[in-house]
This record gives sequence, C-alpha cells and structure tokens, in this order.
Amino acid sequence: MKILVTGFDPFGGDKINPAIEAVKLLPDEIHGAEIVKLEIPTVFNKSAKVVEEAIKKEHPDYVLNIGQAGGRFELTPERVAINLDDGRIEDNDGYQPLNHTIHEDGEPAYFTQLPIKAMTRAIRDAGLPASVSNSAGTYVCNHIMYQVQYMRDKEFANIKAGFMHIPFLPEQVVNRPGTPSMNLEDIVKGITAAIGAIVDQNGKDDLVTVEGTIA
Ligand code: PCA
Repeated sequence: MKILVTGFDPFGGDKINPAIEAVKLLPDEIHGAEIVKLEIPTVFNKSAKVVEEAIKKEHPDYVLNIGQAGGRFELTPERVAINLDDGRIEDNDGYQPLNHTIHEDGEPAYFTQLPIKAMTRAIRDAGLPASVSNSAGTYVCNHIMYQVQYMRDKEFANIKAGFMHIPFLPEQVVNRPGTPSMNLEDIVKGITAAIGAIVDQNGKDDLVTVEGTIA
C-alpha cells in the first residue's frame, strides 16, 4: 500500500508551517505502508496541479493532505470539503478568490473516504488531543481537499483521500498570547498514529463512535 502525504509551505506571514515540517519527519513506512512525502505551495489551483502530478507518478492508494489551522489546539481529521474558495487573505501568489466556485461541474461538497473516527481514536490513544472537524474552512486547505476529491470523482476513482489540520508550533505563538500550540514531535506522533489507523482500517468501515466536539 502507498500513501501520498502532503504538507503546505509557510503562508500568511509565518516563516514556518508545521504541516511540511511534520510531513518531512514522518517515517518512510507506517504499519507496512509506503509513505511518499510531498511539499505543496499554499496557492489556489497550483497546489492541486502539484498533487495531480504526484498522483499520476506515484499511483497512491491513499492521499492525505496536511495543513496548519492556527488557533486550533487539537489534531483534526476533516470530514468534508466544500465547493468554495473564499480567502480571508491572499495566497502565496497574491491571489484572493472571494465567493468563488471551485468547479462548476463538481458536487457542492465531498465527504472524505478516510476513517476519520478511527484516525481520531488512534491519535487520542497515542496520548494527544484530537477530534473530528466538520469544516476545513474556505482557504487553500479546503481547496486542496476539494480538488483531490474532484480528481477522484472525475479521474482517479480508486483513490481514497482526505485532510487533517494541525495546530501552530510553540515558536509561532510567542507573539500570539492565549493561542494554543503543539510541539513538532507530538504533531509527527499524531500524524503517524492517524496514518496507522488508515492502514489498519483499510477495507473496513469507519468506527461508529463519538469522536467529535459539539461545534
Ligand atoms: N493552512 C491553510 C492553507 C495552508 C495551510 O497550511 C488553510 O487552513 O487553509
């Protein structure tokens, strides 16, 4: 089994993005699955082209995109991607779509094929905070999650794909009082546990457990 794991580059004035830092530190093999790591730009559309090329080259069974969600204190596997780009800030190419439909011929939303509850459970079992999230926002993270689902819908039907958000690193919150963070080692541990759950749950339905929050 092969799993393509991507991490975004820094954006929005930060010098570092925990997503690509953590992805770089993942083991090359998790529960017997080969892990292919890829850095992608925090840029609408271009990020999707980079992932599409990697899918064509690597033929992964699973795609897991990782991104930073500054302000969250848990690792949060995402349930759903919506057909909307609405940037609070410009992307790294200076583009800021507002109220923009990603694909006119795409579904309004796509649900992930990843076992998000098993992933959340596995992260919690590793001793780290996690919960299922029901919104990946409307910036480049939701965009890439939606784009990979759209590719799956139109072209790569056999792929299972999804997204996980991760918190800031401690060094990013030094001047952001009251903002949660998680150290890099723990983020890597949490992502590794989540990927382990993807492998273990392969071919089975997701767990039927409570792994979310109220919101
Ligand atoms: N987080 C942003 C985009 C890149 C990243 O790491 C987001 O949540 O949309």
